[in-house]
Amino acid sequence: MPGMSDELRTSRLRAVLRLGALGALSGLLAGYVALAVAELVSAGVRPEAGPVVAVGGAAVDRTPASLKLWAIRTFGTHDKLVLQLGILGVLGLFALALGVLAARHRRVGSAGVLLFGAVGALAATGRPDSAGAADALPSVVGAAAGAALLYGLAGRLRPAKPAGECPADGHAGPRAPLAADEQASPEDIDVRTDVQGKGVGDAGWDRRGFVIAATAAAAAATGAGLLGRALHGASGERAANARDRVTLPPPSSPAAPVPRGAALRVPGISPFTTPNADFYRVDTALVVPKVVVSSWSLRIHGKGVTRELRLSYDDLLRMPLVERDITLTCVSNEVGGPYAGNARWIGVRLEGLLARCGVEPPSRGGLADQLVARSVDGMTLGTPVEDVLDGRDAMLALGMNGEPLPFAHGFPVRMVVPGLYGYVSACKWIEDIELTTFDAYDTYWVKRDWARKAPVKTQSRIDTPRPFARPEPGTVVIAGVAWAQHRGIDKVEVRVDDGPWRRADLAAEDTRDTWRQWSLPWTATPGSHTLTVRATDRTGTTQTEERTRTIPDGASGWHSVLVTVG
Ligand SMILES: Nc1nc2c(c(=O)[nH]1)N[C@H]1C(S)=C(S)[C@@H](COP(=O)(O)O)O[C@H]1N2
Ligand SMILES: [Mo]
Repeated sequence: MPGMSDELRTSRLRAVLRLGALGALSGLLAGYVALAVAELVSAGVRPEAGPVVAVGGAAVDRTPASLKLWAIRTFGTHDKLVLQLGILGVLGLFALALGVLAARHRRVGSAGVLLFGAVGALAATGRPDSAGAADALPSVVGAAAGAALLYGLAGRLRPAKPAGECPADGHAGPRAPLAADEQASPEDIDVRTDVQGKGVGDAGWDRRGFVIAATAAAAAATGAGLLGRALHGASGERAANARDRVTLPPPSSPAAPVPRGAALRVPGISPFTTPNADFYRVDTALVVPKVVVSSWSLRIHGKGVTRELRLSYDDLLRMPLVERDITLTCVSNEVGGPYAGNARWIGVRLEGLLARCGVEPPSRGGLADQLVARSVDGMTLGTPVEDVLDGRDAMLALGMNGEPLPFAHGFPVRMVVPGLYGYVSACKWIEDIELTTFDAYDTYWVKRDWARKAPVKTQSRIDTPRPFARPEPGTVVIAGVAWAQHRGIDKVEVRVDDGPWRRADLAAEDTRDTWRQWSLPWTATPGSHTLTVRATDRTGTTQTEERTRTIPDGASGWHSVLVTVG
């Protein structure tokens, strides 16, 4: 500006910067308060209703399959953490921007915070598992608190009213709202500074009021957030205690012991039975559902059901239990990927339960060809009724490797169906089974372009040597696992570079529903070598070399590993 003194220019610049920086700080603080209050309120509603979880869940629901696969590939099972950190990061940036905006236009800035609350509320109430309007509360109350704080803080940043209408010192006590509000400009500040002749930079804003309000808000929010955390923890603990009190009765149909010889003693090979702690986890739940078992029940109803059932956990415990080894695999598993595991499940066979309800398979004239399982978190999975009733050990599993299901794997009850990918069979935290048709209803993943029906594809994986390993020349044991659930593995072959296929030694078979270990000693010669594996299932079909993507019905292709000997 012409005619402005250097001193004035500097003071104006300083005022602008101060306004920006304090605005940004106010915005961040408002965001923090909003989230902390939401955390506390969600403890009274349910953890899934918190804004970050809700927006994250909504994002997961709407993410295109390709991006989801990329996230799974890139972050593996950390994908959920990365997503939530990403949301927090974006929220932080917006809070900062809204704060800067609020410093000039405090109504607009505060309204912006409310808008974010609305987004959170929409996300929470729009999720498939939404418990209704109450789910909006955490976002709404949190945003209201954040907006009010931002409004108040921004008010402390602006100049007081012209002299005479405000405390003479300009930065003490509560101030009346400004009449010609909403436009605090550096000009105002400068004018005021000039008029009052106060020290540059200090005048024109209620420093003391700001510091007090900001500190009090930060402290209160931290208290609210911690209390919210504690309450969430307490409800999780209640569920955990209830789980601890569960004793699974011995199965009336126990599994035969795993044959000696089913587990090879080769370092680096996947253990035959996957310990629960190492079992892969794939689901859309940002917060693992912690079901309190006493308030849980499972309903079976729908087309062709002549007698509806509602079962409590104790009802299931009183039924005859079977124990079976079944290998579970995920359709999102890339060739050679980690999303496969084998466990010893204890549960109630579905066949008997469905028979009690009068359900017949389509091949015997049954009306329903799809069993839709719904979980407490709103997930839906669709399984062919024919498969469930064809004699295989499709079950409602209660136990996994000798203990009640871990929460992450579906406590209290999940489905397991040998031979089908998890997304069309293995519903965790199940609470509803509806008999319907494939024509009438598309489940969660089917709506997202995955196949309606997805039997597991025959696959084999080299566990050792690892990719890019550098073994010494001499004997190297190549080993891994192969699976073709419910068909069984009959042959595994290994090829070094472009050499002939050689039959690997197969470990003893447990059942045709489990994977099978294999190994082959190889005399390694110096240089780089590509090791490739392929399996043949009991129908005589060798897995195809043709590589396909995981979507829509599972990856195909041969796994190979590059190693450098020497
Ligand atoms: N409720 C619920 N059940 C679910 C899923 C889910 O997202 N939500 N994912 C399915 C998928 S894709 C797989 S592969 C298996 C994985 O089970 P796990 O996490 O116990 O290994 O669970 C299935 N059951
Ligand atoms: Mo899956």
